[in-house]
Amino acid sequence: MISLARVEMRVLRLPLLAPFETSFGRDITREVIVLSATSAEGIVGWGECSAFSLPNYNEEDTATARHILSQYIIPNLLDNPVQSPQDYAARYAWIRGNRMAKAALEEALWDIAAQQAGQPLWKFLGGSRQQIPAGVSIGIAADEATLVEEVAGFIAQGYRRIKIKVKPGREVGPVQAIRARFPDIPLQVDANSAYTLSDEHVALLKQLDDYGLLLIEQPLGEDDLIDHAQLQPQLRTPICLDESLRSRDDVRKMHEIGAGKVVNLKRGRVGGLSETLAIHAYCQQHGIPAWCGGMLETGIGRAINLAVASLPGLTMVGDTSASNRFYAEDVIAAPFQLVSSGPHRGTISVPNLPGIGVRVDMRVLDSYTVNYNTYRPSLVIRLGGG
Ligand code: OSB
Ligand code: MG
Repeated sequence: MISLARVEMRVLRLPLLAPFETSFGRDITREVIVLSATSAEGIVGWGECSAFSLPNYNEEDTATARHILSQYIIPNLLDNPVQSPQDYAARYAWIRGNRMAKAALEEALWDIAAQQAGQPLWKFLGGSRQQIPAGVSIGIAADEATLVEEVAGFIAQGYRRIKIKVKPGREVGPVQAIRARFPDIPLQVDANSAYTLSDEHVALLKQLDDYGLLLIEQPLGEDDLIDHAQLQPQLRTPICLDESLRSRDDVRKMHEIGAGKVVNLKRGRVGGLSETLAIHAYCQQHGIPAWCGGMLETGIGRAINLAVASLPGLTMVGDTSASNRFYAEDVIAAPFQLVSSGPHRGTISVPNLPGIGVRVDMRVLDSYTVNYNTYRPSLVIRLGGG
């Protein structure tokens, strides 16, 4: 059972090392909500909300997530203990959508539950490996020469798979330029919904078939499966869905209608680790390749992503990069690094201490905090319960 004595919600603003450009915008700062929940016995669990400051990846943003958490979830949870993280997921299933908000507190409960069981999160979730091959996601670059240099830099660091962001007219050239220098590196592209089924767009996507890409991620509408099912048969390259997959049921529909062949698994986008495990089980059952996506996480969310990436069904390299991919300074005491030599070169070690397994550096955390709230059980309940 998990009974909470306190929940703290912080909004952080972290400067990105370099601007990150996708088909939907250009970011220089990561605004992110971090939660900590303290159990009655004094165990602290951490969670991180995937939502961005703007609703441009999906419909959530940091303000809507704070609203859902502070209005509907935190006060209720403080006054009513849960049996398990899965019990939490079931209790707040009545809240439609708002999956990233719900996921953030659920993962703090997973952290507590894993610590109660004395296990690292990766083991508690059913993970099967401790060295995670690192992949990197590269934003839309100023020009092709700059992009190729960026790719070369990440390969030199040991990254095992490259993903580049694309948008209409900025795909064939960049992919061709990378392939000219690196004919064999595992390479994939992510369009973040920038394409349509227009003849012009489909022709561009078809040209990508010539470059041996692992996959094309989310070419069409963020809320669409039907159009993707129209597109997939026209391409040899597998379509991987990201934005469109919000639940196990979405993954089932993708599979049944042929809207895509690969799953990008993001714990926040699907509403938490319980749903993540359900999707993982479905993918394993149906032989669907999957990998762990990223949302510019701090070390807290990054630790949880690594635990997800250790699941046996996550058969492809994910957007699981080191702390210094996006940030000069991480909020955890020991930032994530790539192993630089030996057989594990280009992998990241999954934390092996109980729970998410990282120590948050409170001084650093405070230095990036722009908003802070503490929540406690209501006095009435406390008096009533003796
Ligand atoms: O679509 O996967 C995405 C970053 C911001 C928003 C959406 C996406 C991304 C990334 C980077 O590709 C993932 C990461 O490395 O954290
Ligand atoms: Mg994506």
